[in-house]
Amino acid sequence: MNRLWKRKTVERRSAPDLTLYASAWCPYCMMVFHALDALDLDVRRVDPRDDVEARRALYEARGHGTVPVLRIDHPDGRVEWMPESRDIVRWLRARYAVPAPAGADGG
Ligand SMILES: N[C@@H](CCC(=O)N[C@@H](CS)C(=O)NCC(=O)O)C(=O)O
Repeated sequence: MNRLWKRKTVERRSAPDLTLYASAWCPYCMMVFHALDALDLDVRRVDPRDDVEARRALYEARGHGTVPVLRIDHPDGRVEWMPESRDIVRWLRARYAVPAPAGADGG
């Protein structure tokens, strides 16, 4: 069973290699914001609608300004741009979700 367990006592984590390009009004971005909250994870957030430099970087990388996009700065210097809210949420969960301890689901 692949249940996830919401940690209650562990402090929030941060992921300095991640930058989320997103806008507060965007429902697809909200899915990613909720996933980050559920994972107790802080990432740098930029809004290309307000931030000229972020908009320039996003257009340069993607050719358009659709959000959300997750920028991943890999240790080897490679930069990955991940679009699609569902893919971002799936990737974040795969990387950061803490498996439920035995018996956490009461069963
Ligand atoms: N399939 C995409 C849809 C993303 C999307 O439509 N984003 C809207 C905001 S909610 C957007 O950026 N629209 C403006 C544009 O594409 O330039 C996802 O799930 O991430």
